[in-house]
Amino acid sequence: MSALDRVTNLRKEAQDAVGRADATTELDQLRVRYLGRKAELPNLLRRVVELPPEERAAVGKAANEARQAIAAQIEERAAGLAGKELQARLARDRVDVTLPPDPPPAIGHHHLISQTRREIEDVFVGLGFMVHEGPEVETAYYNFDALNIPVTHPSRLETDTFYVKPAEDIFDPNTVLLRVHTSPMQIRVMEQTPPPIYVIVPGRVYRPDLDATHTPQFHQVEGLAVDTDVTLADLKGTLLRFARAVFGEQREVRLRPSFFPFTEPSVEVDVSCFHCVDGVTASGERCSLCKGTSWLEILGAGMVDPNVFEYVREHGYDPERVQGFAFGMGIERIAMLKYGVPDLRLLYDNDVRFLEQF
Ligand code: 2U9
Repeated sequence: MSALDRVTNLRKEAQDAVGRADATTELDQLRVRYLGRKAELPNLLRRVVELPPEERAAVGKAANEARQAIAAQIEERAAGLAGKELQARLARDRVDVTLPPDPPPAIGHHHLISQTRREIEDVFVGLGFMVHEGPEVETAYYNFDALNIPVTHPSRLETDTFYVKPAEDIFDPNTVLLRVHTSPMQIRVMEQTPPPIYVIVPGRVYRPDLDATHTPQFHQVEGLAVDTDVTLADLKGTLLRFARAVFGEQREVRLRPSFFPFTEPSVEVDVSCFHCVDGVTASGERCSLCKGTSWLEILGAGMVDPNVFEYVREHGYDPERVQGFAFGMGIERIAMLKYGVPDLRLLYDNDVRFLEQF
């Protein structure tokens, strides 16, 4: 066989093989076999000088073209196969990220304060109350003035209220402060919504206190119901429903006279102790929860003072026509009573060994 025929045969053989190859590993082997250092075609090219002079040009040209054609075909085929192989690998290795992890990771839960807040919200939502949240940074007008809190009231002093800017005149209604209760929001709701309204306002409040039962930031839920025929009996019935939902259906509530600037009359509300009978526990000891009194103080409340309605009279709150009841409770206190938490600071240390118990 002439050298030229051999080149032609090699080229055809190589190109047929490359055309049939269906894996990049196979192409690598073909590259070595036909174009590698010991392969026949490159070898033939190197030895063109040994051929008779009249054959050299034609054989050299044909062998060179064959080498380039084979190399180009391998490249082209490799590109196509690499793409296909990547697709196949991606399909094979697909991970279903929606599958649950195994073993399942420990998923957390809401903090006891959030759980308690939601539990309280659920009770009042079930009674037809709407939930409103409002700003924690307030003005003295909404925090004090519009709530009938006199300028002489000690809670306005810098020892009892966080003022945001160095307060030049803490009695200026525009003075900016951290709200000491969520009540400013009830004023804002009344400015926005004509009666009847039934709202609760949960949220953070701030007072400069720190000991076993006080943190400078804590949480309240306050409620406000205003309508044309609301009485203290409605207040008591509402709070009885609340007390039974949170502390058990056997509970009773009692009201004791009290005083708040924004309610008249004002009451402290107790729930019957769920830890004892008549102040004595099942094991015959004096109840540690209610200190043997058989009552637990859970919140303050009262009928909205008509003076408060004067501040929102132009929004539909004529104190001759509407009445309202209001109440306020500390979420931490409710949680501590219900779950027997002995120290308020445990709720804020965020030790998971404590938090995991709820
Ligand atoms: C408006 C009118 C009246 C909200 C009320 C209380 C009584 C009360 C305390 C409970 C423990 C605060 O968290 S605590 O320290 N609150 O005793 N709060 S009546 O009265 C309002 C609110 C808004 C317009």
